[in-house]
Amino acid sequence: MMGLYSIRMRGAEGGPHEEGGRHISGAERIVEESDLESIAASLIHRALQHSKGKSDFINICIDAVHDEDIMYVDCIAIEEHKSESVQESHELAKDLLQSVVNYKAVEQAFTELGQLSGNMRGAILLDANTGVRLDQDHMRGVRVSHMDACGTEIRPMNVHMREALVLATKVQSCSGIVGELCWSDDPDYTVGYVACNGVYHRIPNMKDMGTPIGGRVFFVDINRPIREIVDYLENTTVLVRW
Ligand code: WAQ
Ligand code: MG
Repeated sequence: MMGLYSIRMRGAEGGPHEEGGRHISGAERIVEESDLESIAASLIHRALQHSKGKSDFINICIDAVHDEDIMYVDCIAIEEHKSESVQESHELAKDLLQSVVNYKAVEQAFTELGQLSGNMRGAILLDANTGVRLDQDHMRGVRVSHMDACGTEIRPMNVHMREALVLATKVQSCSGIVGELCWSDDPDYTVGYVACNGVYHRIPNMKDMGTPIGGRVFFVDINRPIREIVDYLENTTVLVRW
């Protein structure tokens, strides 16, 4: 077998992210060497053809992954929910989260996401008991990286869902994190989810059609140093088995 590589793309408009450019698109894969070139092309395509705009800065970073550094994790279960309105969806999401997160922290999560004036590249970390914000860089948040899926997909799914399931599975596998809340920043994609107790609760109408701002909140419940949690999310290579 050939070696595996991690390939990560981030695109921004108005210059690089670190110089104030607006984040347009980010995506990553873990692939065989022989697939690197075609995957690189598809990631560049995404940075240029995103519904949020066209990147004028694109960063692609590739590095080899060593087999012994890979953690394999089984994909979490999927439950599909129905809802007719944003209000109904948010109530459902709050109910689900309250099985693992304090009421105050759940409310705080919706307040934080509702107050965003632009898109963060990463997620907000909240204390699941108090709702206090734990991440350091409030503009960027914590960006989960170094993950992909392997094997044959369990069911047909679009690219949003595939990526969200992989991310949510890695986040659920992180000791100390009990729950996640998410909806997309793509204006035309209104499906979101709650992940908790090893289940991906897929919920339609998590935001109004046309809304250009999305976000993620991870709820932290144990007394584990935040830097360990962030290090796992950012740096540990996780392959999700379908
Ligand atoms: N790590 C942490 N936070 C992230 C990451 C990451 N790698 N990628 C995105 N985010 C945050 C960031 O604040 C984005 O603005 C927000 O999440 C939404 O990201 O049909 O498409 O990539 O089952 O727009 C969920 C439903 C779709 C899928 C989620 O999120 C389905 C989605 P997006
Ligand atoms: Mg998006």
